[in-house]
Amino acid sequence: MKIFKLKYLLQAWWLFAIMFAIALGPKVAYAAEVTMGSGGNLIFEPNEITISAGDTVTFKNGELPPHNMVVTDHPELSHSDLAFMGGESFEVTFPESGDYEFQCEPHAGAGMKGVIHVE
Ligand SMILES: [Cu+2]
Repeated sequence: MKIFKLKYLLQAWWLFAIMFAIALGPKVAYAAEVTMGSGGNLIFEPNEITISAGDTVTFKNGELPPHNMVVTDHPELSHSDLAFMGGESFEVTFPESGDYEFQCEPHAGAGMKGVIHVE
């Protein structure tokens, strides 16, 4: 009975260690995730975020694709290729501080815009 309990405890410890490693690992690089087309609306969700210089933002397709993400005056930060598939995602790293306004080209007229503050 005692051996059985010890085995259980070790398994629980390993599970905790693995979960801890998973939780800590990706957080270093990926600061935020923005959903493109959320809740059946042509919006970025969230449409305003604050990150640190060097952080990476993941843009993930939600609903009503296709979407893209074009940063005003910053073609090097833009992802003009349209994402057509549900759940499709791309990542953009912002190396320098500043305020970056961005929009989805097909849906900018509908107000699909946002801003990223890089500190
Ligand atoms: Cu869009």
